[in-house]
Amino acid sequence: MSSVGIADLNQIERRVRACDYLTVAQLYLRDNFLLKRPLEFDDIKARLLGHWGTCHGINVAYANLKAFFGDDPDFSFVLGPGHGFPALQANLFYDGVLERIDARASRDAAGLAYICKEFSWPDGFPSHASPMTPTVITEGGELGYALANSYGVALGHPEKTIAVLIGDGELETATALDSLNLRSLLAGAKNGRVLPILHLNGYKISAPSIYARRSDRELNEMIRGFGYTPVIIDGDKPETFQLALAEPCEAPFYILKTEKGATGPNHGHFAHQIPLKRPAYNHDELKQLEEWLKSYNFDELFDEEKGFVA
Ligand SMILES: Cc1ncc(C[n+]2csc(CCOP(=O)(O)OP(=O)(O)O)c2C)c(N)n1
Repeated sequence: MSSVGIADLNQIERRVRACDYLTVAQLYLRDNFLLKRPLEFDDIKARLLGHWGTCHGINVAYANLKAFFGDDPDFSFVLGPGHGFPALQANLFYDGVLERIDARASRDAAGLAYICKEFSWPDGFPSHASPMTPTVITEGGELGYALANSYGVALGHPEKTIAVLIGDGELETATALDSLNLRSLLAGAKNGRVLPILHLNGYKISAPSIYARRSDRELNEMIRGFGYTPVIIDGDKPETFQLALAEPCEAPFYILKTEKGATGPNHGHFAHQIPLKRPAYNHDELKQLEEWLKSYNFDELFDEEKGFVA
């Protein structure tokens, strides 16, 4: 516990909250991005297209990895579930990475409006990660290649560390599952370190993932069979994430447990895509969306004049 400061944990919690808000705002809003007035039907995109379910977990993983590895140029993050693009975009915006290649994505109210309005919008940003996203080289949307790509990045680069987030549904693909064998081929002093993180949020699209139906013991034994050391992380507890990263471990395989759609509405209903389908037409849903957005207290984290508050 001593190695993780309270200030760091607060910073992680604030970052996750900010990126969750930015994610929801991208999915739904075409105006009134800072909730300066009550939400109206016209503030909502008429056609909602994107994936919420995986996003909170991505924000948790990103915030924790960023807190641990900082801006180390030899560290890379690979995202398997490219359908969680609004979360990736939120983090790239938050860090100013997006602004470096697109001045319209300035880290202020105008930039925030730009990324939200243009998400999943004609001629704007796509709904999935794509090569127009800085740092992304492959189209997101086809699951299965993240782990193999990560070993590819590590190949011949002992200085590199690659953390790769793999969906629990994604690990059911033959490609991802067989890529676990790459560890035994590529472990060694000549290559970098790959840190797989299984995002065990329990569900694929509308059904549980196979791994979610396994006990911790069964899952751990499977992971051990591929030569990794399983390390379970509770996604609600940044201190367990930080301690897991700090713990010396030969070939860690992190299992990040979150609840699919966590922090969203309809608690207990594990939305894969859009949890509130008709807030542009239905008053109850509009109210629920407003409450959802307000639950992040984004005004504590972002000032209209000064931008993100440290
Ligand atoms: C190869 C492939 N098969 C099927 C799909 C369709 N698909 C999109 S998202 C998804 C579920 C992914 O589940 P998981 O990896 O657990 O991600 P999460 O639950 O975090 O969204 C599927 C099957 C796909 N994108 N790629």
